[in-house]
Amino acid sequence: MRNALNQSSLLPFSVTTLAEKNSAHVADGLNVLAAIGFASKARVLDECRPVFNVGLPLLTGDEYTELWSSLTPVTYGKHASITWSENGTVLFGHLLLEEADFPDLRVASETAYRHVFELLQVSGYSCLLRMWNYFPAITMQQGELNRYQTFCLGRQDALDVHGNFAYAPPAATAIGTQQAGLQLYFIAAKQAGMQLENPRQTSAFLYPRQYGPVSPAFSRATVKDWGQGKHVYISGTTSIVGHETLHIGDPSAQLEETLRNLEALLGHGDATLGLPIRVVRSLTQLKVYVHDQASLPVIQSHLENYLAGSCTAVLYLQGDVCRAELMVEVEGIYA
Ligand code: 3EB
Repeated sequence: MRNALNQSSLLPFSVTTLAEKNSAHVADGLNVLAAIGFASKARVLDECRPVFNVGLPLLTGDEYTELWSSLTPVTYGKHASITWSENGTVLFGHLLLEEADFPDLRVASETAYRHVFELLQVSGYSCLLRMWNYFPAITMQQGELNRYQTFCLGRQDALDVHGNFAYAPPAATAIGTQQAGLQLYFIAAKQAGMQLENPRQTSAFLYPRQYGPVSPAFSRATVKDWGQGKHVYISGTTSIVGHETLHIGDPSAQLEETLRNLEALLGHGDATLGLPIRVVRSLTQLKVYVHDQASLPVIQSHLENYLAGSCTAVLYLQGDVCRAELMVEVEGIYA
């Protein structure tokens, strides 16, 4: 344990969850890559640095700030819609677009990803490690497709023309909000991370056509060896086994299945790549996206039981999963 702590303090950055509201002073330290808060509406809190609120309210009444701090000094800049920070080893970027400024969600999504890929190219941080995607009405049907499928089309449009997933698709989260704004944030590095897939789940990029005209471009997790040690970035994970949704209508059973998926992922990752952690309870932070506030008590008590005695920070957020039958999604980070 002591070893692990010493090691992680030498990594290029760390993520900590502070029990306070995101505000300018939180990010006043010298080496802040990003400060992320959670509120009903997505909002930029600093024009010059990635200090922002994700548009998802916390369900437990607490205030939290997710602080990404760097071991070394940070510089800041802008590219198109993106506000970025970097410390010589990792790049953090954030963008928030008004969908109303675009003809449709596909074009908004394509634009957002085009800006990301352009930045990766000009900055030299060419390898996307982890991506978060948030936008409203994710399961709403519009014409032939639902909005998640349309979002995937735009992401793929940008990838086809500007993208470079030559190494591996990033780990990712895609969650529905209740208010306007297409919001992305991400980290990238100069050397690729290792892609981790889940033996219990069909890789998302191989999903059959029934889920949409293009498969979602993400991996189940990225393991990044920074030289001094490894980080683990786990994608939004749900009650999907193979490619099928299980336990429809039962949020508690969905959470259990999700935890089995996370355990299988970490077990497989340790066996194939070697991980700094082997169990869910060793993760730095979990985010739990809950579709229906009414299912929070059962989900929270189940998870608190499962994690009893661990130091993992757990954030419960109101968010919609991209398949309407899914009531809960869980992502994790070891950083
Ligand atoms: C799934 O497992 C659930 O499109 O970027 C999870 C994480 C999901 C990321 C994305 C979608 C994405 O298929 C959905």
